[in-house]
Amino acid sequence: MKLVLYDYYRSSASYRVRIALNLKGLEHDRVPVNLLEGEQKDPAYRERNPQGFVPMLEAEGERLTQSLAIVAWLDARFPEPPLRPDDPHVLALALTIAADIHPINNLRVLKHLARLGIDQETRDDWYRHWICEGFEALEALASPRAGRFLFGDEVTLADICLVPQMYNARRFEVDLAPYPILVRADAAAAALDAFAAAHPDRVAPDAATR
Ligand SMILES: N[C@@H](CCC(=O)N[C@@H](CS)C(=O)NCC(=O)O)C(=O)O
Repeated sequence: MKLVLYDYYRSSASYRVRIALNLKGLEHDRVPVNLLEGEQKDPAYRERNPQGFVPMLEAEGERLTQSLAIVAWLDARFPEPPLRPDDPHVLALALTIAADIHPINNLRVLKHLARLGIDQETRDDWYRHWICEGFEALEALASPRAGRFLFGDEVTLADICLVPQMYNARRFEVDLAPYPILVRADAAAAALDAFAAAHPDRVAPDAATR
């Protein structure tokens, strides 16, 4: 089956789907959409995905959008290893990141803050604030069921969302010491080949020449 992923190397929603594809052992082609150059707004791309976001996955004649929906589809179509998107606890952890932290720190939100005259330092403060508030909640939510990973001892959708968000947190120099469960799960997941191969540094356009 041919799978084509439209993505951007630093997009954390795309990073989630790259991890899921790797965990399922699925070969796929990647089509880069350069968000900084505004390629997501090109009419040709909008025709494919009217929302103008990455990721988008073309599979079996379908165009799938929204990273969590894509991971849920992959999990239903390729059940091993199970990523448990239908477990309410796993989904709650994933949504704490994907619905409550990530959208308000998205590129288009940061660009709009800049248009409103908000300076870089304040925008960075905004970014860190929402990560810290979200991580504090996530640490507490994960605590009763965390094991080696965020939910138990097997990788789930929750870790697929966590690792890209931790990458963003480090880029913005967030102090991660208050979140030991998140740090432990991130380290365990990041050590797996499927996660490592999806890392932005590994898939950056110039990665091969580094
Ligand atoms: N809820 C969507 C969010 C997708 C999303 O926010 N993608 C970002 C990159 S991480 C994007 O394409 N942004 C384009 C823009 O801000 O103009 C998902 O999970 O797929």
